[in-house]
Amino acid sequence: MRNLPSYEELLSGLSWSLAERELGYQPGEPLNIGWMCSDRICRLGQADKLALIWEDYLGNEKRFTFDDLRVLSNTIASFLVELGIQPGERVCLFLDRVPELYIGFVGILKTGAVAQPLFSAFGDESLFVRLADAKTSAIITQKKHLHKVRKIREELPELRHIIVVDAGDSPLQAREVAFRMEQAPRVENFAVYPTTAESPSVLHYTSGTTGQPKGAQHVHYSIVSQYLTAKIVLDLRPDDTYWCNADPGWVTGTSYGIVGPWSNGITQVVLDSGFNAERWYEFLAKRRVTVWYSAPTAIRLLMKEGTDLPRKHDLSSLRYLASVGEPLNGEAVIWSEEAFGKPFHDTFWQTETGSIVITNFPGMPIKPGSMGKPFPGITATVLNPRTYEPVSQPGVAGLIALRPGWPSQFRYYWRNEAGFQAKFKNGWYLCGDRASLDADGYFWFMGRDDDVINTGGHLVGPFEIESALLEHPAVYESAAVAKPDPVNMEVVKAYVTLKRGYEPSPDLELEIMNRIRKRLSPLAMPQEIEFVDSLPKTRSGKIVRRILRCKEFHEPVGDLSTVMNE
Ligand code: 6R9
Repeated sequence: MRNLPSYEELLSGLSWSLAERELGYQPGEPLNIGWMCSDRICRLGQADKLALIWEDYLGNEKRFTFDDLRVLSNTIASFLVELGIQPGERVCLFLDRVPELYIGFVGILKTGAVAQPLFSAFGDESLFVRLADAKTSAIITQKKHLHKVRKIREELPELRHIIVVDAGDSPLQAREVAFRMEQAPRVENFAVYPTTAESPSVLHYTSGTTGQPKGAQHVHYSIVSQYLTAKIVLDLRPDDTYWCNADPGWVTGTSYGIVGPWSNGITQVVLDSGFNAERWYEFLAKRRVTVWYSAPTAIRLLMKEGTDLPRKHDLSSLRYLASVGEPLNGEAVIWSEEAFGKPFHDTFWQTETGSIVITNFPGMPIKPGSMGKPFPGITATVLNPRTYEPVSQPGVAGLIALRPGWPSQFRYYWRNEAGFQAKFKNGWYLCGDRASLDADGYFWFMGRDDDVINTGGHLVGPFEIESALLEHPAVYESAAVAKPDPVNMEVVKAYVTLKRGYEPSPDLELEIMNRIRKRLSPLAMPQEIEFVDSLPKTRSGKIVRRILRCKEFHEPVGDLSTVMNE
C-alpha cells in the first residue's frame, strides 16, 4: 500500500497549473476535451488500452480501446460536420447508456459543438422544454425514444436533424437520418476544431425553485478540474477498472463518467441496466472493479438487501468507494465498512460547480456523516444568511459558499442572466445548500436552501411538476414538495386543489400521477397526491411550499407573518 498524502500535504502540493502541465496544456493554446480524452491518450502510447467495457442488461458486451474511442468519435464528429453542424451549436444526446452516448459526447466536442446530454427517461414535455430553451440543432437518439421526439418536433423549428443510431430498416421521416457508429466508414483523421479554454463545451440542465430548468454552460477549461479531482479524490491509478454508475444525463455521468476517467487514460466499465442488487454485485465481481463512484440512494437500496449478498460475490478487487448526490448518512458509511471492508467517501458538488468541491480524500480521516473538506484550490465556507459574511463559530448553520474562479465553474445559465446573478452575493457563489463547519474544518450538510426536491440524487424543480399538473383538466392549483422517503431520501408529493365539478378519487390520483410520469419522468412523478380545499399563500398570492414541506417532515414552520390563509 502506498503512502497517501495528508490533507495538509495535498493542500500545499496541488494546483490547477499542475493539472495544466500534466495535461500538456499551455494557456492560450487550443484546448479540446474530446481530443484530450482520446487522441492525447493514444499519443501517450495507450492506444491499445481499453477505454470502455460496456455491458447491457442481457449481458451482451462491447469493448473499445482508446484508439477505437479516437476513431469512432472522429467518425461521429465528421458525420455531424457533414450534416452542417457548426461550432457552438447544441447537439443533444438522448440515449440510454449505449456506447454511442459516451463516444458521441467526445465526438460532439471534437466538432466544437456543445454537448447537451438529457436522460432518456424524460418524457416529451421535459424533453421539449430543454430543447426549446437551448435552441438545439440536432438530437442523437434511439428508435425506442423516437416517438417522444416526433411528438414535439413540429414545435422545434431549430431542430434540423434527428439522428437515429439503431434505425435498421425502420422507415424514417423528415429531418430524420440514420447513423450506425460501428458500421460507418471509420474516420482515421479528423481535424479537431480548435476550441480554446473558454469555448462552450457542455450544457447541463438543472432544476431550481422558480421557472423551468436552467442550462448551466460549461467550457473546455473545465477539464482541468475534472482531470485533477478524478485523479486525486477518486484516487484513479493507471491499472484501475473504474465504474461510475451515474447516467450522463446527470453531471456526474459526464464529469466523472466520461471526462474525469478518460482524461486520466483510465479503463471504465458501464452497465446499461437499471438497479438490481444481485446484478450490480455480479457486475462488480465479474469486471473486477477497483474504484466505484455511486450515490446514497443506490447504497441504501443495497443496504436493504443486507450484507449476506455482497459476501456471496468476490468483491476483493474493490479498492476505493465514493458517493455523490445527496447526504451520505453515517450509517451508510458504517454499513459499507461491514459489507465491503471499506467506507464510501462522500463528495459534494453540483451541476454548476462542474467538479467535486468539498470531499473526503483517500488518506484523510473520515467523520461518518460529514462531507469532508474543500478540494485544494477551492475556497469554501459557510455564510451567515443575513450578512453573507462567513460564520466565525463552529457548529453554526449557514449557506455553503465558494469563491468564484475554479476552472470547471459554470460560466452562465443559458439565456438567464438574472438567474445567474442571483447565485452570487458579496463576492461568493451560493450553492443553495445549508451546512455547518466543525472545529477541524469539516463540512456537515444540513439541507437545501430552496424548494428543490432531491429524489434519489436527482434534483426536481417544483415549477416543472406544477406546470404539468396544471395541464390536467381537473387541477385548479398545485404545489409540489418533498416528502421524506427511506430509500430516495425525498420523493415528490403534490398538493392539489380541484376545479369545480371534480371530486377527489383514487382513480383521479392515479391518472394525474401517470400523466406526470409520462410527460416528465418517473422520478418527477408524485408518489402521493393530497387533494385539499386551498393552498397556503403569501399576501401577494405566492404558494408557500415551505409550510407544506415542514408538515411532511414534521418540522416547525417558523415565521408565518407573510402567509395569508394559514
Ligand atoms: C453532482 C450533483 C447538486 C445538489 C447540491 C446538494 C445535493 C450533492 C451532495 C449533496 C449532500 C452531498 N448534493 N452532493 N447533498 N451531500 N455529498 O449532485 O449535482 O444534480 O446539480 O445536485 O445535490 O443539494 O446542491 P446536482
